Amino acid sequence: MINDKKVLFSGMQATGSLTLGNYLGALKNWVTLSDEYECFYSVVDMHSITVRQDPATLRKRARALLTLYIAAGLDPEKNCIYYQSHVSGHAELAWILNCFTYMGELNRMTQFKDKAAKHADNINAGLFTYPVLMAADILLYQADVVPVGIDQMQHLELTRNLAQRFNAVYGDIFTVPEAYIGKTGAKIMSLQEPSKKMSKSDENPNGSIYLMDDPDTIRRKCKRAVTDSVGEIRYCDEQPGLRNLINIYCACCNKTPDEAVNEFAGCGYGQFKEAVGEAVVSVLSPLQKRVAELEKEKGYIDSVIKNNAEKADYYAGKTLRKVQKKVGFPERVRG
Ligand code: ATP
Ligand code: LTN
Repeated sequence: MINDKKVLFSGMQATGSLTLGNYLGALKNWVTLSDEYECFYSVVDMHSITVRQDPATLRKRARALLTLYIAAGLDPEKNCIYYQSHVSGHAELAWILNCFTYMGELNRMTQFKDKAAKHADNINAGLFTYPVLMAADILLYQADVVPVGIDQMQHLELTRNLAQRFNAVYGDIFTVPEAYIGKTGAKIMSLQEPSKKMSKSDENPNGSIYLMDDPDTIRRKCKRAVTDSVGEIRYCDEQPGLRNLINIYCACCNKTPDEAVNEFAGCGYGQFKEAVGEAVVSVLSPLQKRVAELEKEKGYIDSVIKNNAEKADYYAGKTLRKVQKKVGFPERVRG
C-alpha cells in the first residue's frame, strides 16, 4: 500500500509504432484504473534491447511513448511515469531473482520461443531472462495489480511463482500480484489475419492500425479488414474477422457486443466497417492532437522524467534494501 492505496504496475516497450491493440488492450485500461490505485507506468527500455535496436531510434521512441502515456490521460502528478533504465533497482533485483528462477521455467515461455524463432541470429541471454526482469519490475514496487493483455499472463504467472518462492524462504517480502485483464480489447487481432494478434512488429502494415495513422488510413484499413462470406453481423467464433471488428468497435464506443450486433442487425459488412473506422478515428484523433501539443512542451516533459524517476527510485530502493538484506548481502556503511 502507498498512501492507503493498492499499488499498480505496468509497462510497455518502446519498440515499433504502437498499435490500436496496445491502446485498447493496455493504455485505455490504465487510464480507467489510475484513480483507484497508486500507479507506476514504466517505459521499459531495458526490455527493448533484448532485440537489437538503433540507439537514436530507441531514445526517440522511448520519449514518444512516455509522451503518449500522458496524452492518453495519465496525469504524471498522480501516476509515476518513468523510464525503467533510470532506476537501477530493476537490474539489481532482476539479478537476485535470476538466482531463484529455473532454466526449465524460462524454457517454457512462449514469448521467448516466438522471439527466438524471429531473431534466430541473436538469441541472447537477455531474451531468455526477459521474464525475470519483468518480475523484478513488478515486485520492486510491491504491486497488487498488473494490467496486461492476455499474451502476458504466462510472465505474470512466473512473477507470482517467484514472489511465492522467495517469500517461502525469507518471509513476507513481496506482494504477490494479480493480473488485471480488461473486459473489452483484451486481445485485438490482426485485421488481415484474425487468428494472429495485432502486433507492432507485424510485417504487414495493413494488419495493424497504428496510433499515429491518419483518419483516411484508418478508414481504409478497416474497410479492407478480412471478414467472411456469411454476410450476417453476428458475434461468434466462426466469424473471427467480424468478431474482432465488433471488439474494436465496442472498445472504442464503450458498448457490449450484444449492443453492437443489435445496432447493426441487417446491415452489410461494408456499412459496419465504415462505422468501425469512424469509431477508431474518433478515439485516435484527439489522442494525436494531445501528443502534438505535448511534444512542444519540452521543459514540462523533462521535469516529469526527472521527478518521477526520483519517486520510482525511492520506492524501488525500499524493496531492494529489504531483499538484499534477506539474501545476505552485507549492509552498507554510511556516513
Ligand atoms: P510485439 O508484438 O512487438 O512484441 P506488442 O505489440 O505485443 O509487441 P507489447 O509492448 O508487448 O506490444 O505490449 C504492450 C501492452 O499491450 C501489453 O500489455 C500487451 O498485452 C498489450 N497488447 C499488445 N498487443 C495487443 C493486442 N493485440 N490486443 C490487446 N492487447 C495488446
Ligand atoms: N513484457 C511486457 C512489457 C513489460 C511489462 C512489465 C508489463 C515489461 N515489464 C511489467 C507489465 C508489467 C510486454 O512485452 N508487453
